[in-house]
Formats: sequence, structure tokens, C-alpha cells
Amino acid sequence: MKKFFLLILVIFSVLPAFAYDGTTIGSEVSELNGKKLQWGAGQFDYFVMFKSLMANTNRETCTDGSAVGCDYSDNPEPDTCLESSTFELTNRHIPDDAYIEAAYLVWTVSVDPNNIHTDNTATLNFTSDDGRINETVNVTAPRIGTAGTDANPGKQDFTFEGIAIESDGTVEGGYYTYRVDVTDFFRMIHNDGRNLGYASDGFSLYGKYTVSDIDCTDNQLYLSKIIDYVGYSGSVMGGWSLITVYRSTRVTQKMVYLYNGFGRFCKQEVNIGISGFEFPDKPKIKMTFAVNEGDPGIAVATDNDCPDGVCPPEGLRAKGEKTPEDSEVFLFNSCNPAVNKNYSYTEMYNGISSFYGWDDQIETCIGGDPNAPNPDTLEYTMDVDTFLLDAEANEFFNEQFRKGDTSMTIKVGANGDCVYPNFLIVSVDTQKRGEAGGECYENGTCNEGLECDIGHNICIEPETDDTDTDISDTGSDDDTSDTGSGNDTDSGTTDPDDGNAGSSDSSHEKGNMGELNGECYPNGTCNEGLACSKNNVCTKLLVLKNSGGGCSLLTVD
Ligand SMILES: [Ca+2]
Ligand SMILES: [Ca+2]
Ligand SMILES: [Ca+2]
Repeated sequence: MKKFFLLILVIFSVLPAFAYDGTTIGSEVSELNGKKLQWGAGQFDYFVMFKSLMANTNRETCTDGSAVGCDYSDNPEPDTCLESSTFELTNRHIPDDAYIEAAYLVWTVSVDPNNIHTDNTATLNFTSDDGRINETVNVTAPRIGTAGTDANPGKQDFTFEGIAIESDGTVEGGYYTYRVDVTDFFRMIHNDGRNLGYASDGFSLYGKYTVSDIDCTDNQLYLSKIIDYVGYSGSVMGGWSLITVYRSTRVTQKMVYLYNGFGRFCKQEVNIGISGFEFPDKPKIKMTFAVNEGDPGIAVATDNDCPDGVCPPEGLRAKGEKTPEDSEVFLFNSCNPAVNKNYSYTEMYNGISSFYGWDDQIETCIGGDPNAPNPDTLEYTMDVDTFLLDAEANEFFNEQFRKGDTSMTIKVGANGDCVYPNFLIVSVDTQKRGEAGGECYENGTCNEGLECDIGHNICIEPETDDTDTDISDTGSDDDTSDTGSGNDTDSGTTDPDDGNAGSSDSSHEKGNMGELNGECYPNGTCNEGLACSKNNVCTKLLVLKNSGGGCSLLTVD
């Protein structure tokens, strides 16, 4: 929440003070049910869908006497809860052979001052582009959390984190976030797609994801307003994210790491240290930082409430493990632009996010134009900003991130406002350029013995003639449409449908990998007649005929 001083009046805040400030992201990877939330090294990537659950209904300019929820110049303010919101996933976001390995629904809202509680349930619906898949799941967090206070910080973990607003020991409101595993929902969607005979697993994912049934408040405590000639910007929260980690033959080999920490940073700079990985030479890092309650356009150089009256610049900086403090690299892009006027900062926590589609090298904005915030397009209270930190392509990143580094730091600058980091996802390419599973060289070649899949810019083992004579064996990824399993004479080492370019189609190449009860291949497939279970073990197939004449292949654990 940020005060605007109108005219020359100096008036103290009349709003309740916080005490407990939540947790800080990192340094360890998140854990859920004893499992570290990291994936790899294989052909993995991640994508985060997200959507606000707040709308801007009152758009009158804030003046003394204007109704709560009024808007400031260049800072449109949300004021109304939405019952649901929808993100539309396309083949721009996720490749058409993607299989979701893990997914988490995250929702973050404000606590209703008139009904202090947290809502641990949400509804998630998916409707595919062609309308043939329609699945709804009631998502329930395994526990009900209570927003933490100074006296009782409560249990803060991946599943729930909350921060109470207190006044003289009485809780008057607050903010909280739930994060719930919804991987089974995606398994259901994938199975639907296989039953429907979709050519590839990714096709089942394209369509509309709608989240609803989350208790939301637009109580005036949180809304923008003018009181006695002092303006207060809004501090309400409402929105959701859907974190997905997928495997695909179209993406380079990576490790993916998820970190959580719902904290409140006001008028300060905070270092977030993360660890749990090891950088290769010239690492290519992708990072997505989710922050709640940003506002466009309210950065200031000075404010009486900032330390010594000087506010730290809004923004995000990154630093390597061994590089000096003052060598940090400022992160910015076209959706989160660097601003130089009387003072310098990055317009980072602005309700406008950057994302990269799976094959993109440049960012795309969600939420509109950061240089002209549009009340119709802002994703209110949501920033889910993605940055590419490519040491191969950018010497600044090369100086920071060195082979063997096992940690790094990002620094959040809150300026004169408050921001609420929620989670951070980091991927690191594990294969060097020219290696199998790595990017091709710029001239379209790879190391000896490999060839460049030009369309996807990935080095693969060369294909040789396949001796598969089964004409029905045309499945794209893991033989989902191979209906001739009993008689399949495929003995080739380069079965074109195994999705792994022939590197692992022999049952003896990698010990027990791919065999019954052995570990699945890195692309999630197994030898003929077997399928990869959700526990990454090759199991027997159970073939279910359906009335449409197709069949569904389920794994039996
Ligand atoms: Ca408004
Ligand atoms: Ca609910
Ligand atoms: Ca942003």
C-alpha cells in the first residue's frame, strides 16, 4: 500500500500496521510430501498460466470524496472480485508433444475483514479447443491454513502461506496463498486425449483453463481511496497461477526447480538466495518470478517512509555465486522496462508480465503496454515475469554465472511500495550447444555423430531406416495409438515414434532402463509393450477398449 501526498499536506497513515512479514523464497528447493520440487535432467520445460481474479469497475479519478476503488493517473486500481477467470493455452505456450509431469494450482487472495478465514478450495475446469474434452475438478488443499501473526507465525509451507494484518493483537485482515498439486487433473486430460485418438499428447492441453470458487474480498480496507487529502493506493489481491512442468522432445535438456516463499517486502531491498543446482559452462537460465500486488507507474525516488527518505529502486537484480555485490545485473525487458528519468528503476511490479513461448527467444507481454497501462488489459495484482539469462548470448550473464556455481542471488527492490513475492521457478539447460539434447550451433551443425533437428534447433542422434512394419504404429510419443502391440515386429533402434530420435529404443543400451520394472527413458517412454508409470517405472500396459473403437493404454503400477 502506498500513500500519495496530495497538495503539501503531511498526514500519518491511518491504516492498520503489519507485524509478521511472511517468509522469503529459497534458498532450498520447495518440498511437498517429502519430495523436492525439481525435475530433470531430461527434456523438460515449464510454463505458468495465470489470471487475475480482480476487475476495475470504478474508474473515476481519485479526488477527495471519490468512492473507494478510484483510479490514479497511470495507476488503474482494481476494486471488484471476479467469480472466475480463464487462461487460454495454445501451441505457442507449450509444444504439441508436451506431457505434463507435474502441475500446481496456486491461488492468492486477501482475507475478508468481516469473515476472517482462508478458503482452501477452488474449482478448476478445462475445456479443450475442440470442445471434446471437458473436465472439472474440485481442488482442496490438504489442510486449512491460518494467516501468520507476530505472536503465532503458524505453519508456513508449500501448501499454505499467509500474512495477517494485525492491530493491537487483533487480526483485521491479511493475505494468503494456497498451492495444491493438480498433476492428476492433467493425467486425466491426457488420458481423455488418448482415448479420443489425438495424434500427440500436447494436443489435449490446448484450450481454456478456468478457475473459480475462491473466496475473494473487495472490502474497502484494501481499495484505493482518498482520506483527508491523502491518497492510498489499493492493496487488494486476487488471482491464480497454474504451474506446469512438462516433458517434450522439442525442448532442450533442462533441470527445473521450484521455490516458494510468500513474503511482504516494503520500502526495502531483499536478497533472495537460491541453491540446489549446479551450473554448466555458459548456463542458459530461465526464471519466472511471481509477485502479488504490484502497481504500474507509482515509483518514487524519495518518500518520508523510506529509510532516510530514499527509496530503493523498484526492480529485480541477479548476481552469481562468486561475483562481487556491486556487479549485479539488472533484469528488464519490454514488459518490465528500465526507466530513466530523474531517477532510475525498472517498471517491474506493474501488473504486466513477460512470458516466453516454448520456442521463443523474445518475450511477449501479458497485461498490455507497460508504457501506457490500460485498465482493460492489466492483470490486476498479478506479476508473473519471465526472464532469459543466457550466458552464451549475453556477456553480462556470462560474467555472473559460472560453471560449477551452486547458488545465485536475486535482489528485489520494493521502492516506496510493498510487494509480495510468492514463488520462483528456475530452469537451467544442462546440455551444452552441440551436445545431444542441447541447442545446435549457429550454423545448424552439432558435434560429431549428431545432427541438428533444424525445426527445433536441437541436436539429436541421426535417424536410420526403421524396420517397423506395423502400419498402425504411428503414435507420436509413446505409442499411444499402437494397437498392434502383440504382433508388433518393430526391432529397429530408431523407431520414429518413440520420441527420442532412436537413442534409447534398444532394451540393452542402458541396462534395465526401459525394461519391465526399470526406470523410464528420459523422454518418459519404455520398451515396446511397456509404458512409463507416474512413478517413472516401466510397467505393463492395460489395454482398455472403448466404444469408439480406439483404445486407451493405462499403466499398471
Ligand atoms: Ca478502480
Ligand atoms: Ca473455495
Ligand atoms: Ca511485471
